[in-house]
Amino acid sequence: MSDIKYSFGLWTIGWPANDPFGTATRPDLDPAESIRKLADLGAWGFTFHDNDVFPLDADETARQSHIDSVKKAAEETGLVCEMVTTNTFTHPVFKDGAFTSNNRQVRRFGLRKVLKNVDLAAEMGASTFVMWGGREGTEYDNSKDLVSAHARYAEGIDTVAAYIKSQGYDLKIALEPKPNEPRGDIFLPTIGHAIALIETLDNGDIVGLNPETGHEQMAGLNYTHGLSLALYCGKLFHIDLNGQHGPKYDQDLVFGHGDLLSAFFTVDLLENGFPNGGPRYEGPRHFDYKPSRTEHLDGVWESAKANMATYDMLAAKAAAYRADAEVQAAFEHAGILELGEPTLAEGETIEQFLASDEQYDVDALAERDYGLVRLHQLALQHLIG
Ligand code: XYL
Repeated sequence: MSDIKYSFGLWTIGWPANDPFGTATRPDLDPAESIRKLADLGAWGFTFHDNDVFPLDADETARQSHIDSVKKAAEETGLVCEMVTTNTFTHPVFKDGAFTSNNRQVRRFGLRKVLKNVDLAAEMGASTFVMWGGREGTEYDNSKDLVSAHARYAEGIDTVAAYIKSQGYDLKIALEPKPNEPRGDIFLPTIGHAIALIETLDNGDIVGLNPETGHEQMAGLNYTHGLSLALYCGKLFHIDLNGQHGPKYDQDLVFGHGDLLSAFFTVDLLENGFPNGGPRYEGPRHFDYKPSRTEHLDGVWESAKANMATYDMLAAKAAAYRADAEVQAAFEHAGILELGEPTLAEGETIEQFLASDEQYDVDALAERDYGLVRLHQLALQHLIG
């Protein structure tokens, strides 16, 4: 396997495959055993929600012993705990949201749970703290004062960011957008919505994004475009890779098992960067998928391997695609390299621009052939050829 840093959420391989229509098809896995197994398979890191490791009602002694067992497995295997996140969605107390619940006591309970988990993230040496507000939303538009809901959401995130700073923790928050499920409409449904809210925060400098492949695709959006905007804004702090077939329920398939072409271009961006250079994502390649309910334990570990193997294969194909002289010539022909050049010349003022008598042969410009179909076919040849 490659030396790419792959990590897995403990809730992914650990999902016992209960869904709204059926009970679990697999036993619960011991988190420490999962860490050992992931290390055997060649993963580099792991991530978890507080309640993937200890139950919500665990007393201090029980909580610590569960954490110690995960720490021991991490030490023994060398697997890195790179991200920690908080479960503010499973318990019925969160049925109307955590940070945006109409009930202030629930909001205060949720905030306390998240802050306690920030301490744990720091203790585990994680560098990212993900916040997925799965229950922050509504089924009905009249369920909440929608501006207050956004204000409370911003307040909650800002309070967590301020706490991280006050403690001197080396942690960044990564918000995870999702359009719906489990709520009818979830707040911060897309990358763009989340970036807009971050702009309003006092401590937004340590708040960025954890975009998930399937979540953007559920909204009919293009994941690679979303990653690009987040990179442009300096906000791509973490990623959740998986597979999805368009706008429907959250499928959480193995990476590449949904829209394969889109997965190819995601890997091409992550591994090779933009054609004209620019910001890069340097963090772990993190998988947030679910082994299908039809699989038992062998299938769980096969599916974990499939994520890494698929990514490796796509990385090799993407490297060959970029190294291909025909592809580079097609980039040139398409003007992709020209797009790296600013529209105004260096130092050119708007006045100079407007005053210049530059002529445009609009008809000739309109007849330009960009050769984008041929370029895409070249990509396809590399992918399946
Ligand atoms: C569920 C989400 C979560 C987050 C972390 O759709 O992907 O698992 O990744 O809370």
